[in-house]
Amino acid sequence: MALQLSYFHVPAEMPTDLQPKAAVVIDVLRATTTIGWALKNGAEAVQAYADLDQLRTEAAAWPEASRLLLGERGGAMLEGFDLGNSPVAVTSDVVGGKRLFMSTTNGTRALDRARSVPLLVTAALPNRRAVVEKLLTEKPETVAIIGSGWEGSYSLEDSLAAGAVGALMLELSNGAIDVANDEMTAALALWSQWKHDPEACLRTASHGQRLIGLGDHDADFRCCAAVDQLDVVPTQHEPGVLRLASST
Ligand code: 3SL
Repeated sequence: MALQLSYFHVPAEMPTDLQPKAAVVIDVLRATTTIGWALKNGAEAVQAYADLDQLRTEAAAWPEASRLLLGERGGAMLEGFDLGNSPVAVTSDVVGGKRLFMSTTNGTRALDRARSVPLLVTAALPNRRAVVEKLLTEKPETVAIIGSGWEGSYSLEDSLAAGAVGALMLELSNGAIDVANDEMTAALALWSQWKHDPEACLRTASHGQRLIGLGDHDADFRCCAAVDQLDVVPTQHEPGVLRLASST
């Protein structure tokens, strides 16, 4: 049977009775781009939280020398945290060997909502090919791509990346994929429209405009728009904890 591929703009749109075998959470600007680069650069794990009090309590129980607190609200770094949510800040000298306790406005909330799915991975434009190769190797019957959106609403850049993932899956699978909802069809059309200049799409998006309004994020935009540059698949190993899995 062909793999059923659906896309949901925000976690709340996923029907409660769907129970996919695999979920791909996307927050292009910027949480899942940052998670991918942090793990590539040697972070021991990323532990994702929707709730800041829970994050602070659990981080406090971790050895201070091997933890970092990372996160934002509304794009701005949280008080008392070590890092914001920039994918270019999670360099190997900063995150190597560290557990990252992370909370962001939308991305880590989306991860929290999907934590019961048996195979849970994160995708962004840089690790799109690695994620697709893993899905085609694992062959789950149903895959839900879940956008993080912005505070419950649609976001353009997550749909762009959902279309990028879907387009490569269709290309590499020899017709063994069924596009299972209209949202996925629309995401494929969006990718087709912007695939030659994804950075322009990211800058056009309302959250792109929000980041531009907060200051110079040129390096972040370049990093988040760099398609297929990152060979890692952040994968949930225990609830809320993401580590590396190879793409094959
Ligand atoms: O919404 C989120 O989870 C963040 O990625 C937003 S930001 O790009 O860090 O502002």
